[in-house]
Amino acid sequence: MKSIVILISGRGSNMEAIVRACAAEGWGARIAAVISNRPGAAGLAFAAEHGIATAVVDHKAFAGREAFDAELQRVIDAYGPDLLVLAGFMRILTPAFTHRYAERMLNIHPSLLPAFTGLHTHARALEMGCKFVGATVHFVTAELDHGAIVAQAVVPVKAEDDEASLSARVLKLEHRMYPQAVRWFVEGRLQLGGGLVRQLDGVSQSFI
Ligand code: NHR
Ligand code: GAR
Repeated sequence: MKSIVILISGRGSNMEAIVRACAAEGWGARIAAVISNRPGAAGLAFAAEHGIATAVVDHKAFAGREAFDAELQRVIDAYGPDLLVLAGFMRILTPAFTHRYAERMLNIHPSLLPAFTGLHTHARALEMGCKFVGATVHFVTAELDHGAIVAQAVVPVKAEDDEASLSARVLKLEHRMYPQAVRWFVEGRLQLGGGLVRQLDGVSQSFI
């Protein structure tokens, strides 16, 4: 049985989609813990209601990123995860941390990388007049939003869209794509090489 630890900062709807898919599809994996850097994160209640261990490591209680990441690592490692999943986790991680979980840490970013790394991606895409936007699942490296791409989802932008309508359209696809990508990882169906990720069954890594 593979062990998965999920990091969140807020709502946790992607975490919820992963928890539900893992149970419904009977993955050979369990969600060992859900950890938040924000004490009030809504996703913590969902996890607890589903019998999943929860923890809070509040970044505000630490003097710097190194100290926060060290404590986060200590709490994570108690669950011996095979995979660490960032699901709406909002703190930039130090190189020591990303190195420790290299090739076994995934993130979902709400843009078609390499476009719009960082924050406020939908607002920036609307400002640029983009006609398509999307989301990307990638391995996490020290360089923000630059790790190897596992899967991407694309959605059209409508003339009347605002940040809320656009992020809702993208989120629907995130909820399909992220559980699938996590399942591929836990079942050993992803191969990393030369900075690229291959799905070993030849299944499409694009979602529309
Ligand atoms: N850390 C590393 N090293 N590499 C990545 O690819 C990471 C990462 C940490 C988080 C998620 C990410 C995203 O998908 C992620 C990828 C937070 C920020 C940010 O600027 C940027 C990107 C992402 C998450 N955070 C502010 C900070 O100072 C705080 C913002 C807040 O608390 O609301 O850490 O977009
Ligand atoms: C998702 O859209 C995710 O792609 C994005 O935040 C939302 C989290 O929603 N992630 C980031 O912006 C990471 N910086 P959720 O908490 O309901 O999963």
